Amino acid sequence: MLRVAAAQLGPIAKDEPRPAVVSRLVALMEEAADRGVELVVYPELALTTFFPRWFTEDIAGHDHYYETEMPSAETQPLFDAAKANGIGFAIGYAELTDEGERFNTTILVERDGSTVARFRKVHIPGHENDEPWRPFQHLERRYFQESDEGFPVHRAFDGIVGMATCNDRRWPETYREMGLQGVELIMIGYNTPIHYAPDPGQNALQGFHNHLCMQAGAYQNGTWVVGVAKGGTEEGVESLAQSAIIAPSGQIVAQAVTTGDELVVADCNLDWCAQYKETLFDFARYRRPEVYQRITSQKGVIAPD
Ligand code: CDV
Repeated sequence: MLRVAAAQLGPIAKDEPRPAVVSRLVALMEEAADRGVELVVYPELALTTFFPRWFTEDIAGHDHYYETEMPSAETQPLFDAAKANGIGFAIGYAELTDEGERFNTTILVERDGSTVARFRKVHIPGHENDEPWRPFQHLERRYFQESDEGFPVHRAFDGIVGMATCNDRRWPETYREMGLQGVELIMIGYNTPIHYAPDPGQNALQGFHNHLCMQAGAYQNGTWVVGVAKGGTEEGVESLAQSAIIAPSGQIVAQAVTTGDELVVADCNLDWCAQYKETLFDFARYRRPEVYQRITSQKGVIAPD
């Protein structure tokens, strides 16, 4: 049994200093310790405001939102608090590499303080160029590149665990890639504005779509899913909260009730995964990869003549 917490965050202001944000993260970590949690999952871009909502002509104009090392002097207190309490954690942040590459990254740190894994977001949504017609922009495709590293899983926390980031959760391939490696717990941080400028008709469905895709991914792959929001109204943009911990049955076992900083805790029995992995979703017995060829050989839709 693994006691897991989704450490939902409320808004992070544009001018909120890193140490103030880290203090909020540490406060959630301390609460997790009090509640016997072993693994804390923080959201996507958990150290800063969601800066891709603003256009800068020079991409370097947003460099101060990126981390060039992890831990840094400013983030070290989080690592210290985790190690002191014997708690592991996953946290999302903007990564700027020595080679000048920019990724939307999440790292996983074990209970002994060792960094176990790094995941870089695969599906980068939004747009590359200035689109001032939008009430706010979603320039992730300007500020992050797509990762080619895919969806590895890791033996950690006495199970098999993996990560994905925000938009990745909407794609069934994300879960199946990890499902085929026996994943038992998937950690997903997200920043999801309620207003979707390309089709505002979807606004009212944001909460439904969020849970729909994560619950389906959990059930169809017999895995726990921990979905963690940065919610609330950040710099005038309202974002979805509704962080949730989902069982391999697809059922939500714990859910946030606020749109701010909140710890959502559940006991995740990783052995439950076998009930689905060895029955309805016994991949080795029932999958038919020979008739799924389009999934990896074709990108867009090719309709019949
Ligand atoms: N941060 C994200 O990836 N947000 C997207 C929005 C743009 C749709 C999401 O899938 O929630």
